[in-house]
Amino acid sequence: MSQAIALLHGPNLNLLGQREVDIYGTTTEADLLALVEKAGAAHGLTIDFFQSNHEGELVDRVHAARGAFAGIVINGGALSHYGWSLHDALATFEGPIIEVHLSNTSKRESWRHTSVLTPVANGTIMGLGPHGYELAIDAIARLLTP
Ligand code: CA2
Repeated sequence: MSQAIALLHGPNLNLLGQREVDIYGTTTEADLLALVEKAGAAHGLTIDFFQSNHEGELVDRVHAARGAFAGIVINGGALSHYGWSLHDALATFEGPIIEVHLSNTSKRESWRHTSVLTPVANGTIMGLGPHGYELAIDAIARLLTP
């Protein structure tokens, strides 16, 4: 039976491919979703995508994911650096969580160096652009394998 994975995107990621292409590249969010769906299909995983510019909506989505999704892949955008309510919501999720960042946040401004989501994720992938999302799906599939 196929399992479903929640792919969550935080603030401003809806603008991917349209602005700041020097940092985030030309891949749009729709391109990214197609890539992730393909990576998921290879493991028999379906993808449920949700993007919001509002922390509370992401918190609600994580609550809804409990018992409904086998795992979560999340790029929290800038909320990664200060979104403690998102941290607390993710801490209640029982399945594997992989955090992804397109850019290598450690090479950027100091306020991006810490992610408050990292302690509640099984692992974090950063700096590999869209490929990081494919690796995240592979990691979730591995973590779900008994
Ligand atoms: O590298 C990443 O994936 C980030 O999570 C992206 C976030 C940023 O705040 C994190 O520090 C690192 C921001 C995404 C904003 O994306 C934009 C894309 C195009 C135009 C403007 C913003």
